[in-house]
Amino acid sequence: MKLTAVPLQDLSPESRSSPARVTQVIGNHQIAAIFDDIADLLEIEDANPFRIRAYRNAARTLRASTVVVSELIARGEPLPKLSGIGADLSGKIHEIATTGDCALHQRLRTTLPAGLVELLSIADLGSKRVKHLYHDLGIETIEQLCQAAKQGRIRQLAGFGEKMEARLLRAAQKGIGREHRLPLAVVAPLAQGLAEYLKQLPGVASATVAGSLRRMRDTVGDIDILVAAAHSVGVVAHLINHPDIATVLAKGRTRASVMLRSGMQVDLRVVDPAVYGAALVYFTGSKAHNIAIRQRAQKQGLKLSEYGVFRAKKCLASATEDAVYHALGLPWIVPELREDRGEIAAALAGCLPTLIELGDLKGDLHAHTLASDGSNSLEEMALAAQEAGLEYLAITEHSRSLRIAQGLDVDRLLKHIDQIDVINAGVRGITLLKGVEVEILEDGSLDLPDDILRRLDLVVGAIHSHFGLTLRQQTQRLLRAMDHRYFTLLAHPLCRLINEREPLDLDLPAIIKAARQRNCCLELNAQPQRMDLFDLQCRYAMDEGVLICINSDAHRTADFGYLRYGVAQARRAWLGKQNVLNTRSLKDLRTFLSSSGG
Ligand code: DGT
Ligand code: CA
Ligand code: CA
Repeated sequence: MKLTAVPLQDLSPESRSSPARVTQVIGNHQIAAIFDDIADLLEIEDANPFRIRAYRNAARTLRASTVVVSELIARGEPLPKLSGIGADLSGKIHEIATTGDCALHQRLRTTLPAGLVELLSIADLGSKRVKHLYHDLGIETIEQLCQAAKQGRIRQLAGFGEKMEARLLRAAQKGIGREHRLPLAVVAPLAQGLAEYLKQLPGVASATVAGSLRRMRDTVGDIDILVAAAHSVGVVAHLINHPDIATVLAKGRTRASVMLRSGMQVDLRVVDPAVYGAALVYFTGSKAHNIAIRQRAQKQGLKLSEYGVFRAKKCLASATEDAVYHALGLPWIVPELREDRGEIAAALAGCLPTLIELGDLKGDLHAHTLASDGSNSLEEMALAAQEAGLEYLAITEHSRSLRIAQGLDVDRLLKHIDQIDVINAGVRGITLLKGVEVEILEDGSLDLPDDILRRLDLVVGAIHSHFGLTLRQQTQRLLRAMDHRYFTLLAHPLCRLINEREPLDLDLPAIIKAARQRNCCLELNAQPQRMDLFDLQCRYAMDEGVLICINSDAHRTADFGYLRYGVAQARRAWLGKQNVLNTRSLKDLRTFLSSSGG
């Protein structure tokens, strides 16, 4: 029921008029999300219920389908027969797969008041309720919703009531002033592309992505790019000429702010190569880190600015970051640590951690194939994992209760295990482990019987339902699941989806303590919308002696590329290789699994 962000890809008129061009492969779930948006908006428009249902059914079919429709379209192959998807919806799928959106969706988004889209993002407000608020009370924005709730007008609508009114008011107040941030993995390739583009301009010495992107924060508010060039004028013009730029918000000789077609802002700063280091420290941030190192400079009788480190008027350092930190009596600090979370004290004491690197990962313990809701076969996933430099990969399909993802029952899981043996016998250089992503049911019991779980190498447990339990209930549910003797790893513990679902209400310290006592691991799930656990929580878990496992939760071969973002988040959590389970060799991993799995 939640609206998706406008897809981040080329929506220029040129690309829309050449339907054969697929700018990037769009997953079924992205097309499904647009169909769900369309259904929501049609509902608000009071369209024919059959038409609305057709879009909802099509979204469900797409999510459950094992073929990636946009890949077929890219190859010019016909779509297979999908239940409930006739000629009209097929046409829409083609349109979305080739252009990133469809005219109907855009028409609905532009003809209905823009605020309704935001209203739909409020918890408890589905399209039916938004329709009533809009038609019966004329509510179009979050502000109007707050006002009506305060005046007690919402409780008078059929099906709302006093409790709902209070809940809506709380949710709406949270929604006001909310920042628009996108997942790191969505923005990083765009930003990198822009930096490469700027580097091509003659006279540009370097172009670097700075800000939260360089610190690899899980979400990004805007893109900051720093360019070193002796002559700044051409750089701003070159950026403005880039085809992805929709509007120029501000421009000067050495700076510009522009809006990309995707709705993301870019701040460009051009500096002289002589002050590049100081500017890079400043624009990398974080603001809190900048303030802390500036205070340190002041204590030493120095002044730190984006132009360098100064004693009176004399510049001591400015050309490189290394020189700037050294002038302050500090070693260079990696961007991921620059959050004023103790990194300066650690640097002064000479005890900055040796952080995990992507190359330290030896395996991935969470992945899906065509057998549940993945898009590739066992063999394809095995080869892709090997290609990504891994030595082992745990196949962890969903279990039977998660029907939307074609969860496996006992028979299918047993057959799948046999298939894994076949692949292991045939493919060299990578070992597939037998696992499952078993549903943690509402009462904390697991979705499959013990005698099946016992046969597996590892049991990954996860929640995909009943997100709204109270803190106490939710915590008890997880503790009970972790009590299970075969339980190995808690997947995406907080179940948040960036811009879509808030993290669970949980007593995380209790979960972390239980994980230590039971020798369970906690996952750092690297799917772009998840990035779960968060950095500070991983750090807390590490401090409490709990191992973290960085997993891609791959649903397709390309998803192993997300591991680098998981590793980045682990670095932000100060984790070293020793704190991460899947840096261990297969032999050492097996030792751990046999000790933790009962
Ligand atoms: P974001 O864009 O919200 O994801 O986060 P950032 O960290 O990229 O923030 P942004 O784009 O507003 O600013 C980029 C960097 O510029 C920031 O990390 C540190 C620096 N900066 C911005 N404003 C200030 C400020 O008021 N004081 C100091 N010391 N530094 C600032
Ligand atoms: Ca930024
Ligand atoms: Ca900025």
